[in-house]
Amino acid sequence: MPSYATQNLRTVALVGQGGAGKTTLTEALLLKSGAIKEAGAVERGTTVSDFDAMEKSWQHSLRASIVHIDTADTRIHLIDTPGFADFLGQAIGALDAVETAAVVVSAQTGPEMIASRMMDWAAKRRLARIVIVNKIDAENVDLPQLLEQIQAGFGRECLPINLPAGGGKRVVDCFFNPDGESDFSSVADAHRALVDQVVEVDEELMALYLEQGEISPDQLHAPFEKALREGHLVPVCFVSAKTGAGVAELLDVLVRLAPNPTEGNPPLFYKGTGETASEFHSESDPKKHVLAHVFKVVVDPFVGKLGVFRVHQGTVTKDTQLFVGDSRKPFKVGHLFLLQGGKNVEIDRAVPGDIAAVAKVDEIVFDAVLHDSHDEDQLHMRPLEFPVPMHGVAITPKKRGDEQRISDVLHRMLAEDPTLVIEHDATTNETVLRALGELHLRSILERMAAQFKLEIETRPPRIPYRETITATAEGFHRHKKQTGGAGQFGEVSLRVEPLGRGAGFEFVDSTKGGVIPHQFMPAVQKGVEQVLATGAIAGFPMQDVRVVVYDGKHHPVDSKEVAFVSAGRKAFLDAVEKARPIVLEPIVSVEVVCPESNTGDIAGDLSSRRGQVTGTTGLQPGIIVINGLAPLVELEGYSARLKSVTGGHGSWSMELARYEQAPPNLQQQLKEEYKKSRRVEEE
Ligand SMILES: Nc1nc2c(ncn2[C@@H]2O[C@H](COP(=O)(O)OP(=O)(O)OP(=O)(O)O)[C@@H](O)[C@H]2O)c(=O)[nH]1
Ligand SMILES: [Mg+2]
Repeated sequence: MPSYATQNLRTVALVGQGGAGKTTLTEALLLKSGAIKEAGAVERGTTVSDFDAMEKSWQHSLRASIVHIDTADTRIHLIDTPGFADFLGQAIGALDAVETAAVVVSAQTGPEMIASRMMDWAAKRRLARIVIVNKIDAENVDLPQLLEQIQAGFGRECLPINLPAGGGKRVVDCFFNPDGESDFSSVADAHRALVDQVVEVDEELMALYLEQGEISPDQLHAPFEKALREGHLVPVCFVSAKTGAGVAELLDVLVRLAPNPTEGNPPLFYKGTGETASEFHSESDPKKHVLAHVFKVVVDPFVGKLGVFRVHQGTVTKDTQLFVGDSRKPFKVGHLFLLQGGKNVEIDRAVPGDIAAVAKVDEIVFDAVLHDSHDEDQLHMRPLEFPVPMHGVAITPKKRGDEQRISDVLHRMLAEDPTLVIEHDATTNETVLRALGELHLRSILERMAAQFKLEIETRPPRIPYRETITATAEGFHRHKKQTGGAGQFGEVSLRVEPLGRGAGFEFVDSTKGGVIPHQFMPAVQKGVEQVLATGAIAGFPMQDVRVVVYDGKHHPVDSKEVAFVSAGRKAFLDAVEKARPIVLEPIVSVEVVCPESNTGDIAGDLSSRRGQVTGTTGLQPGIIVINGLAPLVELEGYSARLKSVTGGHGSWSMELARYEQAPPNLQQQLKEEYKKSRRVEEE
C-alpha cells in the first residue's frame, strides 16, 4: 500500500439530500480512479459504500462510509454520508474529519433542505465548500435555471468551474483551459467571473490582473485556496454519476483545487472545559505529537468495535501507544486500517490528513480525542450541534431475561450514534429510546433484531408528565409497630413549599435538640424521595418542592431506619395532599421546515393542537422555517399529518421547552387512570 505525504492528501465529505446521488457518485469516482473494475448500483446493492445489509435492502445510505481514491499521486479520503434527515448525525459528524464539504444537488429536484442546511453547517465549521450538480443526464432538467436557484439560495459566490456541454454528455472546463463551448452561458464569461472572484482576496494580484488583463492558473492557486478557506468562492461542478460525464473533471478539481490538510482551516480544539477552556490549534506536522479525532464508531457483532479517526497532527504507526481522552492507560495500535467501504486494508502509518481505523478498543467512543502525550490531555474537539432526538418508543424484550443484553447492545449503539438517547422511566420501569425520526428508530430496532438477534416489543412511550404542589402545607406521621419483642418507632413533622419551575428538589433539616437523631435524617429524606420518584397523585415524578423537616420524635431502643423511612414518606404524602398538588405537562418547541405555501395549514394545525406559532423565517426562496410551541401530548401522529399537509416536503423536529400546568380535564383523567391502576395493583 503506497503511503502519501500530507500535501498529497485530500479529505472530502459528500453531503446533501437523500437520493441526490452521493453513493452513485462515490462509485463513479472509484471507477474512474481504477479502484474498482465495474461500477456497482444502489438498486442492486452492489456499491462499495452502501455495504451494510440494511442499506442494501433500504437502498439508502444509513451511515457515513469511508473510501479512498488514489489518483495522480494523490489520495482522496472520501466520506459518503446519508442524506435523510433521520441520519443527519452521521453527516454532521463527518464534517470534523474533512477540509472540504462537497454538497451534492440533484439536477432533478434542485437545492433542497438538507443541502441548504449542510451548506450552513459546513460554513460554520469553516470548511471549503463545493457544490456538485449531479444527474445532468436526466430528462427535463433545466440547468441554467438550476444554477440560478443555487446562486439565489446558497449565495452569489457559487460559480461554475465547469459547464455542461454536448447536451449534458460531457462538461467543459472554465478554469484551467477555458476554450470550449458549453450548453448554456459562455465559458469565457464563467472563467472571468471565477478569476474576478478569486483576485478579490489578494490586492497585489488584483492590481496585476487589472494591468495585464490575465493571470495564469499557477498564480491563482494560493488566492484560490484562500478564497475557498474564507468562503469567498464556492465552485460549482456538473456531473452525471450515472453516465460518468464530468467525473474525470471532478476528480481533477479535487486533486488540483481542493485544499490539502495544510491549506484548509485547521479544526478547533479546546483545552479544558467551561469558562477556563482555551483554544488549541493542531498543526498538520507529521513529526509532532499525535492528535487524532474519532468521528465515527461502528459496532459490529463480528469484528467488534471499529474506531474511525482523522489524524490532525503527528504520525500514527502500529507501534504507537495512544491515550483515549484523559485516560491514564494507553493502548498499542497494533493493527492500523485504511477503509474501503466494508473492507479494511492494513497500513503501516497514518499522517496528518489521513483517515484510519483501529479495532477492538473498548474505550473509544464517538468524539474521543486520541493522543500520545499528556501534553494533549484535556483536549476536546469544538462541540458539534446535533439535533436533539424526541421521537420515542418504549421498549421491552419479547423474551424474559433479555433485559441485560438489550441494555448492553443499546449502550454500544449510543457510543456509535450521537443522535440517540436512552431514558429510563422510574415510575413505569420503562426503557425509552429517542431518535431523530421514525426511520431512525426503525433502523435501530431492525439492527437489534438482525445483527444482535434481539426481539423487542415497542409501544408509544408515556408522556413524561410531572407533579408539583402549589401551596405550602404541613404533614405529620408517627410510625409505631410492635412485632414480637422488637419495636419500630419514628415520628416526623415536616412542611412542603412550592419552588419555581425547574428548581428541582430541596431538603432542609431545621430540627433542634436532636429530636430526630442526625443519623436518621437520611432515612427521612429517603422516604420523601420515594414519593418524589413515583409521584403522589398521578404516578409521575414530583419536582419543584422544598421539604423542611422541623420536628419529630425518636425512641432510644425502637427507633430504626425503616421507621423513619416510613414516617418520612407518609408525612410527605400527608403534606402534599393539602398543598394543592397539580400535574405539569411538557411543552416542546417545534421547528417545521416546509414549503412557504403550507404556512397557513401548519399554523392552523398547531393551534388545533393547543399550540401556537412563535415565529417564521425564510430559509431559501419558497422554503420557510416555522417555530412554535405545543404540548407534547398533542403531537401524537404529527409526522403523518405533516407528510399529508406538505405532500412529503416538510420535516420537523422538537425539543423540550418547559413544563406547564396541564389543563383541568387532562389533570382529572390522569388522576383517575392512576387511581384505577393502583386499585388493580392492590387486587
Ligand atoms: N439519472 C441519474 N440517476 C442517478 C444519477 N446518480 C444517481 N442516480 C440515481 O439516483 C438514485 C439515488 O442515488 P444514490 O446514489 O443512492 O443517492 P444518495 O445521495 O447516496 O442517497 P442517500 O444515501 O439516501 O443519501 C439511485 O436510483 C441512482 O441510480 C445520475 O447521475 N443520473
Ligand atoms: Mg447514499
